[in-house]
Amino acid sequence: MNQANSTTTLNFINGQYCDPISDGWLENINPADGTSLGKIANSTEQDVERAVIAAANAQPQWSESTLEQRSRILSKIGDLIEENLESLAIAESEDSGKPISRARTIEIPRAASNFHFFANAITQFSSESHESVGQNAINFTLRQPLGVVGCISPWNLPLYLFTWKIAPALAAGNCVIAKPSELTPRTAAMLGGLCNLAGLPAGVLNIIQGEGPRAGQALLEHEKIKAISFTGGTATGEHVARVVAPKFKKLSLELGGKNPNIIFADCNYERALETTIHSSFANQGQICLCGSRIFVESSIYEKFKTDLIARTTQLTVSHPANEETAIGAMVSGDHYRKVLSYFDEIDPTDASILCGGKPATVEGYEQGFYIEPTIIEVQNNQCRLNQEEIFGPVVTLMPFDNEEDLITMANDVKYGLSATIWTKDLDRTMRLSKKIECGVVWINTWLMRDLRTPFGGMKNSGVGREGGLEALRFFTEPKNICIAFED
Ligand code: TXE
Repeated sequence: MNQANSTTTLNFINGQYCDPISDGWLENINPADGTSLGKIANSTEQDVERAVIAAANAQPQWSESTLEQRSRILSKIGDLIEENLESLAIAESEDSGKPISRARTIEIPRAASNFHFFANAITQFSSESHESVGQNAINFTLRQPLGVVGCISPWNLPLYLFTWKIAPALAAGNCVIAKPSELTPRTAAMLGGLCNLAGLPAGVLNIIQGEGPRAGQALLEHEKIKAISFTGGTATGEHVARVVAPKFKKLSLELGGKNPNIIFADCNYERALETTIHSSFANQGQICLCGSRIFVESSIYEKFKTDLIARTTQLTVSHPANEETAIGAMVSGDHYRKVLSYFDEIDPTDASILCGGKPATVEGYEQGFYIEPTIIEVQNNQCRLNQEEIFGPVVTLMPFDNEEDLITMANDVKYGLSATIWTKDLDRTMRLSKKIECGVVWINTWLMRDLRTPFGGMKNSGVGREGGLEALRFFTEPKNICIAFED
């Protein structure tokens, strides 16, 4: 079955595409025009059970494969993603509404590099040893695969985040049951066929499609799944933690953000302005790292505001398949309505819309879910617009007078994922970086990623870190072995 050309998105279990046992299906809606892209398997615990059996059978052989064997297969999967870039980019853009140019140039290449990176990283992964000096003993740590692990990923960066979890899990010798979002299922399904072509043994990666509370929940509850790596909304993350904790599974949570984008008067103004357009509106603002709260030093506030509005209103909101589209469609009707609801509920004493703030009409695609890029000037950091993750093409703007006030506002939010700081003052970058409560700080840049670095958030943005050796540590169990020797 070639999932690239199919309108039916199936599960991928034990190296084969298969229907859901219950014969339950969902409809896959193209958010750019409201039409149906076909149907999606809506799996139940029966399908998860089938996948767990396949994974458990494949586990002994996979965990005993040499690092070179794993590395070669993972690298080949990365190559095949590159070779199939165009069909993957089209499916990704159709499922999610993201501009095709973004899928083609950023996200699908990044999915390939996730495999290439972990194909290399596993060959460099080593563990510690500790000589107990004077006690005639040496300790060393084995890093053993966990067994069968579960990976649950969201719809905003579908294949990119799906592979960000799967690649390290496989590299570390685990077998995987992975569930993409039911809103963006097709690139994940296509990955199954590519894994077969790359020679990944049957059962090592199993892909379960369907709704979170049904297929995802079955993953959380299955006794044989030893770890859950989850990326999604904070409310769902809270639920995941509650279900998984009493089962003592290892858990990694990468959740929402409400990140400050801080602009000082001494910054490289043009770069700060240009990058702020991206950090505000890339992927229609549906990235957990978007700088959705913009704080600008008072002395340049009015100028920055005028220039930001001018650039924002030039952005092309259009069908995602158009090459010139900067802002495509929101992922779904539900999410579109959720984002729009924030505009209806604005309290004029708190905030005023500077541009956007309404649906965008794209001629010929009136049933699509488009929103104008929106800037809202807010009076205080306590308002709902500055406290809740809107996850749309919406940013707020506020002046600040001094570092102390700024740090208070930056931290006065329940999230703690990332921060961006624009300044040429090195001392200030260090002072602020140490004080802002978040997992990632970008200075004079945004979303520049090096896959070796730890990635994740504090507070309600998550628990644990992904990326580089952190991911390989998460997907392995450290076991200390103490050997005594005689003189
Ligand atoms: O995501 P969910 P939703 C934020 C963003 C957005 C909000 C809600 O603010 O508006 O979350 O988005 C699976 N057991 N982010 O509701 O539900 C689900 O099927 C197991 C930030 O669409 O978190 C999907 O595969 N799994 C975020 C995955 O969880 C369950 C990216 C994420 O979906 C489940 C996306 C359950 N009971 C949204 N319920 C980020 N951090 O980047 C759902 N799922």
